[in-house]
Parts: sequence; C-alpha cells; structure tokens
Amino acid sequence: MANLESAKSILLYGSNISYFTGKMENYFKVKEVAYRQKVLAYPKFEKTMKEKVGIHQMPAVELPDGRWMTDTTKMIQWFEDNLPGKKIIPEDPIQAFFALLLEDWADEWWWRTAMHYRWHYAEGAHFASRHLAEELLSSVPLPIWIKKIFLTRRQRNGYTIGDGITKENVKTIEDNFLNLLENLNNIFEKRNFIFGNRPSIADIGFSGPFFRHFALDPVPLEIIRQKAPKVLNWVSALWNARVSKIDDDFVEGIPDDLEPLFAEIGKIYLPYLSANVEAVRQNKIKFDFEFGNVYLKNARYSHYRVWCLKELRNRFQKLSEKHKVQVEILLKKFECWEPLWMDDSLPLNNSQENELPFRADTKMLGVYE
Ligand SMILES: N[C@@H](CCC(=O)N[C@@H](CS)C(=O)NCC(=O)O)C(=O)O
Repeated sequence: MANLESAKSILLYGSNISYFTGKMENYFKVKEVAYRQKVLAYPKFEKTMKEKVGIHQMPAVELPDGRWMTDTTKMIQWFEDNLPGKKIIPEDPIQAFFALLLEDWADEWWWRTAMHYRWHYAEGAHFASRHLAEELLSSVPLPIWIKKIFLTRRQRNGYTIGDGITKENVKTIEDNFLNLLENLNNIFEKRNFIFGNRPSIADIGFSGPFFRHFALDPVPLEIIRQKAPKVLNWVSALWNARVSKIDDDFVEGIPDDLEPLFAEIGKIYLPYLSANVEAVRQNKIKFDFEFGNVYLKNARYSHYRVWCLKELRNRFQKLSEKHKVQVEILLKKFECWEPLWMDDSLPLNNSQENELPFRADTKMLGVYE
C-alpha cells in the first residue's frame, strides 16, 4: 500500500470547470481524501505535464511523494487499491463489470454532448471562455477578448463541429441527451444513486458530464431543472456523500431500470467504438458514424478509445468462468455482446497505456497533442 499519510496533501491540477477534474473531485470527496486543487497557468502546465506523465490533459494528480499521475479511470482504480475503507467499485464482480461499463460510457460518449452544450450556445461559450481565459491563460499577455475568441474556436474545432456535430445532426445529439435525462431521472426517483443508496464508480463516472458541465452550463442546466429535477438532486447528493458514513449496501444484481442505459450502450456506444477501431486501423483522422437515430459526420478518431474497448474486454476475460456465463447472458440481453466483440484484433500501439496512471501514451482524442 502506498504511503498517502503525509503532512503534504495530494494536489489536483485542473480547471474548476473541467469534466474530468470534476470527476476526480467527486471521487476524492466521496472517499474523504484530503486534496488541494491547484491551477498551473499555461504554457507551464502543458510543459510540466508532458515532462511528468508524457502527455498533457486535465486533471493531473501529484502524490505527497512527488509522483505525478494522469487518467481518472486508472487513477481511481489505483486509489481504490491503495486507500483503506469502503470501496466504490462493487465487490460483486458482475455489478463491478457493469458499473465500470457505465463509467466508460460516461467518460467517452457524453464528452461530445457536454462540449456541444457548453461551446455551441453563446451563453455557455461566453461564460466558459471568460472563466478559462482568466483561470488558465492569466500569464498570456493578450486582451481577454482575444483569449475568449481563441478558446471558443479551439474547443469548437477540437470537440464539437470538429468532432462530428453538424447543423443537420445537432438535434439528434440533443435528443440523445434528453433520453439520458429521462432514463436517469427514472432511476433517481427510486433511489439516491445508480446501484442503490450508496455511490459507486458508475455515479463517479457520470459526475464527469454532469458536475462541471450539464449541471453548470446555462443551457443544459435549465433543461435538467425543467425535465429531470431528480438528476439535479443526485448531482448534489453525490458531492455530499461520504461512503464511510453510509451503511446501505448496493442493491442486489443489476436493477431493471438500468436496462435502457445498457441498451443505449449496445445500440450506439459499442458500435461507435467499433467504427473508431476501423478509423484507427485505416489511419483516418475523421470518420462518419451512423447508428439508429444518431449519426456523426467527420468524428475525430481516438487511439485512446481503442484501448478503452480493450479494457472492457479484459475485464470480461478476467471474470471467473461462472461469472462470465452470467455476464454474457446479461450482455446478450442488452444487445451489447455482439458489438463488444465485433472486431477480431484491435489496432493498439505496442504496450499502449500500460504504464497508466503514471505515464500515458495517448490523449483521449487525436487533437492538440
Ligand atoms: N481519459 C482522461 C481524459 C482527460 C481529458 O481529456 N481531459 C480534458 C479536459 S476535461 C483535457 O485535458 N483535454 C485536453 C485538451 O483539450 O487539450 C481522464 O480520464 O482523465
């Protein structure tokens, strides 16, 4: 077990409105890990991160012993292994498998939608670009209005219109979000968190898109207030939850009301991961994707998400034979089984991401590297 007891606190480097920094903060809060959030202005932050972990992205964590870490998924797994106390990854291997699948979906699929609501609408773009200009670009000697224009263009070209969203498909992206709200609201009408009255890694995963984006940015926040108020309760409940003080256990098995979420993963997310595999294999930086009601035009490829798919498969492979049978039955029921195994081999780079969370090989999307 790593020595985390130290007079020096854990440092969390990242913006106060960042998706993955918000996810890490929710994890630290729920587990009562003392941390100090710190902002290193650009370009210093980028340079330091590349030196320390190989790539630049938010957040980074600096441990009391001076080691730096990156990637919320692998950092949380590392902390779960190294922190005493109650775990947020369920002990039941079947639940753990599905909770981690939800985390992956929350991290990778909902990013584009979150960026869309923030940067497409003027209210979101004004608020976020001003915040980031003052928070991250304080040492750049330019007027704030130029920094705002630069940031808005950077985010749109990288993550919204530059990642598959067009005038024609914008409605489908927003409908997909409304559908998620309905499904989540339905769950939180019955219990506080996704797997019971106790938070799990699935809730922490969803704090990424919700805590610093959907429940903060003006346009999606108003939609949630009107259409899914229980989801707003859940955002605050998670931020205020302390696992050490919760006696409730997770519910048994996989609750029926999670089925619509897994059906979406089978219908859209896993086929999307597969289309991404093909794009990476062919070295196509941009690719089109169409499935059900959702289509993307010139979505950005991602080497990282090929690795995400490998991680999902590895988790299945590591299950005992008995649990494999049960998980396979459920994956088939949710129509996730076939798309999970669609591609025979995965185009991964040699030992890609093997050193996470202390060293990373690729950013989440192939842009601004
Ligand atoms: N897989 C990573 C993703 C981290 C990530 O992509 N963070 C965003 C900000 S929330 C970022 O730093 N993007 C890099 C950029 O915009 O250049 C994790 O889980 O931490």
